[in-house]
Amino acid sequence: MRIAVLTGAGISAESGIRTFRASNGLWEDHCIEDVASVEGFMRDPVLVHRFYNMRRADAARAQPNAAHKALARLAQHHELTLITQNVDDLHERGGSDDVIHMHGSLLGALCAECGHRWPAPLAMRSLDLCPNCGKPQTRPDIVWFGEVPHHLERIFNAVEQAQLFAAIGTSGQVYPAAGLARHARRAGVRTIEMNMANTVIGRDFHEKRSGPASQVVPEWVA
Ligand code: BJW
Repeated sequence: MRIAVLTGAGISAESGIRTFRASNGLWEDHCIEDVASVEGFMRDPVLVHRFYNMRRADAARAQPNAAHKALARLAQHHELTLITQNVDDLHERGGSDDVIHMHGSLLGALCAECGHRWPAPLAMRSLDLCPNCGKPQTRPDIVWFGEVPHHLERIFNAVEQAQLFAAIGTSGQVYPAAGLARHARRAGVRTIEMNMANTVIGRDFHEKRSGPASQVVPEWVA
């Protein structure tokens, strides 16, 4: 079967990585515009680097959980397109190949001057020189608000050609990712949501499985 899966912060929550919009989430401690926009980065690059350096260190300490591993098993038996909004590498470390990181990656550095990409150091600073153009304009390779997410054509094609679309651990509040379930359903694709809570996009799904990802995803894959 052709399956497209979209994951969000909730799939990594049980690995100890904080989600964004929970009451103890990442946005509790930080103003979104300050740390996740180009304007915020231009205003205070030191704050933004501190935020992502902390996130990179947290992600390096975290381990993939049963949900990440179950999706790697799913790919052994089906034609799976795995799309994640997450910037950690827990899907890869859980055994998945060819993960589409639509919001970028904590493991990447990006030159704001020439667009060159290279592996991120554990602690990144904007004064780090770009290996391509030599300018001190280094930023995290993250898709911030107002920037266009990566691989959109591939993502929309995979979603509309799938026979099943699953969204796991995402609140459905950030577009265009939040529109994928509705897009799938309109294309005649069966849709299923896995989440611990109700979401604002709940009506876009034919089926809902409630509970922590580490339980519901392995049960679904089995
Ligand atoms: C569990 C669990 C467990 C917990 N088990 N479940 C008005 C209308 C429509 C759009 C816009 C608008 N105004 C502005 C926009 C556009 C904007 C947007 O959507 N804003 C909204 C806030 C309204 N979007 C953009 O700017 C995007 N770009 C764009 O639109 O470009 C224009 C364009 C698009 C297409 C074509 C052409 C042009 C870019 C968005 C970039 C998002 N970046 C961030 C931060 C950077 C990454 C980082 O720092 O990590 O990405 S925002 C943040 O939210 C992060 C996430 O990937 C993203 C989604 O969050 P997610 O994953 O859903 O996490 P939470 O915390 O919200 O939810 C967790 C869920 O898990 C909850 O439901 C829990 O219940 C659940 N859960 N534990 C199962 N154990």
